[in-house]
Amino acid sequence: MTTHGGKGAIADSHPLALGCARAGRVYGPNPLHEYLPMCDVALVLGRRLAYNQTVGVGLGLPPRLIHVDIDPGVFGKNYPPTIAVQGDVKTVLRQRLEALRGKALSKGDARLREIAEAKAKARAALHAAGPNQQRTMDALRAAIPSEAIVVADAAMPAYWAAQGFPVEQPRTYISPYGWGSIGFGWPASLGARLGKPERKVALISGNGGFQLNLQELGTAVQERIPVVATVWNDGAWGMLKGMQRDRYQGWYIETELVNPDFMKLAEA
Ligand SMILES: Cc1ncc(C[n+]2csc(CCOP(=O)(O)OP(=O)(O)O)c2C)c(N)n1
Ligand SMILES: [Mg+2]
Repeated sequence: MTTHGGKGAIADSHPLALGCARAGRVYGPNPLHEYLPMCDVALVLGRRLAYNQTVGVGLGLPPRLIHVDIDPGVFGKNYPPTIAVQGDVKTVLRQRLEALRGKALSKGDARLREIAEAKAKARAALHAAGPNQQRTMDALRAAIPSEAIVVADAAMPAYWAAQGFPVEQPRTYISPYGWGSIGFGWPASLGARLGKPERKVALISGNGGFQLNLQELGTAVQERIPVVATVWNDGAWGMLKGMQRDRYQGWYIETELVNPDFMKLAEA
């Protein structure tokens, strides 16, 4: 499993890849979380196990935890590790690979079947929870080549993409993981295209987040940076409106947004 920020570290289509572990109080549970407590051991690589993505959303881990991170400050914050390894993940994994070389390791068909089943179940749950969202994600994935770079702003569609948009290649999915700043997406897309001019770049942004850096449309034209922006317009600060719906009985304050005419803006 990857985090939202780690998407692409392993191809989602790999038979040993379960998908993204992201879940949240606003956008719902992640069916893949049911799989984790059934495992014998979790090997956590370079992940802080931060509160709002783990204990905060009821993530259960297997009874044994091996936690590898370069920052010893993350160990035991939310889950006591059975073994803590301080080190760079790349080095630690290379050492492990060396230690395992020549050892007879079972490929375990049963495990592969289990993973395929858990993935199919999670996919069905996504389609049931948001048929429209998931259909749109599928259409986007079909249209965007796997080597293209997708930038996801911190909006509801981007959080949907965490689970619903499979990624096949490393460094082809960028999200403002951690602080989750809205407005990051559009300028980051332009930067991605400048950094990798041979790659196509597409943005997934909300209507609110896009307006935080709308002026960079001028930069894109001036510097001739071709990036496709998809702006998901729900006429709201949707994530916050969702919180007001779920936690404050629909007491909506300042979460509805009047937008510019995005189509006319694109034409201009
Ligand atoms: C810089 C910054 N300001 C405020 C927030 C809090 N915030 C999180 S999601 C959100 C709403 C985003 O609205 P929009 O871009 O339209 O996406 P939607 O949630 O509607 O899909 C806000 C204001 C934030 N994450 N970052
Ligand atoms: Mg919105």
